[in-house]
Amino acid sequence: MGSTISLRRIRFDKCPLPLQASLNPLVMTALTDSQLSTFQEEGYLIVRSLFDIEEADILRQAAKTESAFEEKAYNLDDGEGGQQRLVLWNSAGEDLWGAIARSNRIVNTMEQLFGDEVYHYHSKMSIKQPRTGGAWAWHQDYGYWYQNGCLYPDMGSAFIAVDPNTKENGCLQVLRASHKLGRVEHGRFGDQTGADPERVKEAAKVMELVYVELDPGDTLFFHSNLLHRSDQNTSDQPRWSLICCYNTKHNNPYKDSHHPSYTPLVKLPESAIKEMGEKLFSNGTDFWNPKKDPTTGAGKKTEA
Ligand SMILES: O=C(O)CCC(=O)C(=O)O
Repeated sequence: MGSTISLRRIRFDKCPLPLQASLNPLVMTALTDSQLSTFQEEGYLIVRSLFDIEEADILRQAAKTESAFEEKAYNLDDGEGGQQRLVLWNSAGEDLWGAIARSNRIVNTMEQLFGDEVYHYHSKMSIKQPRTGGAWAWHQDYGYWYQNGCLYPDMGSAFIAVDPNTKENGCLQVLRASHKLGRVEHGRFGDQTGADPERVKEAAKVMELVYVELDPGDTLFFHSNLLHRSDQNTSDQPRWSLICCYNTKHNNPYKDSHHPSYTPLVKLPESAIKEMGEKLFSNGTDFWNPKKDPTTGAGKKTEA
């Protein structure tokens, strides 16, 4: 049975000033014990309005005017007539996208959730256009990241709603607490690429299916072993989501891959997003080219 959940907001802006001032940004503790244990128990945490209305507007307008999201997008065929569009880049640079990926509010939260310094692993814009937007099969991100030489699943993503993400336009679905399964086998099963469908079917009998409906600016933090998927977008509304992914310092990959090894991340204060305004990608951003990606087939849906 599906449900939509809502957890208490983290109010960074309501944090008393003396407390903010006394905290080193690297060790800032903004999550409550209950939020931390929610993440540990359920594998995810939803923070409503992590980005305020003005920031969410900046994000949405920038996303829709950023030419790279047109020019650099790859169409991933879902095998059921839909097309998922994905733009992926490794660097968190001096632009709006970098300001979001390096924002204290995301990075400090990740560091608290994973108990270590984190670095930017990559970011991506997941685009589901109205009526044609494709589905994603059940998978764990660590199902793929494992192949990049990361020993531990101590990795996670911040999934930020650019448009409203609803059941109708194909919001993310998760199996609550499925991160506790550990890494499930991933590969090609019949016509599907993703997590072993037999395991997923059994997991779905004992774990709750949650539709993660989000308003613009709401953010879902989730563990790399959390099983997730999404439906096609059969509605008239677009469903764009920005996903910033992080690895922990202690999990520095033992071999090179198409995503970076540990590179210290320079965090930015909360004001940076508004200051950066609609500063779009700088020249030289390293967009993902699936044709040059050794761990995935060109354009096949094997990348997360
Ligand atoms: O955007 C979605 O619905 C899912 C995206 C996803 O799972 C991924 O990029 O790994």
